[in-house]
Amino acid sequence: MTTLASRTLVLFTLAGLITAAPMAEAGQPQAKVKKFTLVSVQFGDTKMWLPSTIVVNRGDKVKLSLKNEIPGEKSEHGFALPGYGITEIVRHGDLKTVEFVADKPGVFDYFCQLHPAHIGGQLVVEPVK
Ligand SMILES: [Cu+2]
Repeated sequence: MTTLASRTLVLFTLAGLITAAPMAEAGQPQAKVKKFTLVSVQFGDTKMWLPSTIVVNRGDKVKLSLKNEIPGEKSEHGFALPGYGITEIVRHGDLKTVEFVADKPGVFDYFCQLHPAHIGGQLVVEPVK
């Protein structure tokens, strides 16, 4: 087999693996991976997590990337989502990632556990129809 032919075969094999992956979850046809980047920002004196609402379906695998863009050498902010047992500290310049399966429908608050005035948001987990 020529090098080109073997490379082509490898590519098709990889493509087959990639397209076959979602079929492995055939038992949960609506479950998807939902990725969000949540950023802590400051406007004037107000600090907040954005976006302030994220919506997923029950059963989705949720991947959150947490960033703290509030300036300051010692800038540390929290990210708590107690409904899913999550509590993190995010330093300026760090990237934290959090993963969980949204197995409970409902509306769950997220906020900075370090600063009560720091505005958080809500995770909405829609029941599967
Ligand atoms: Cu904070």
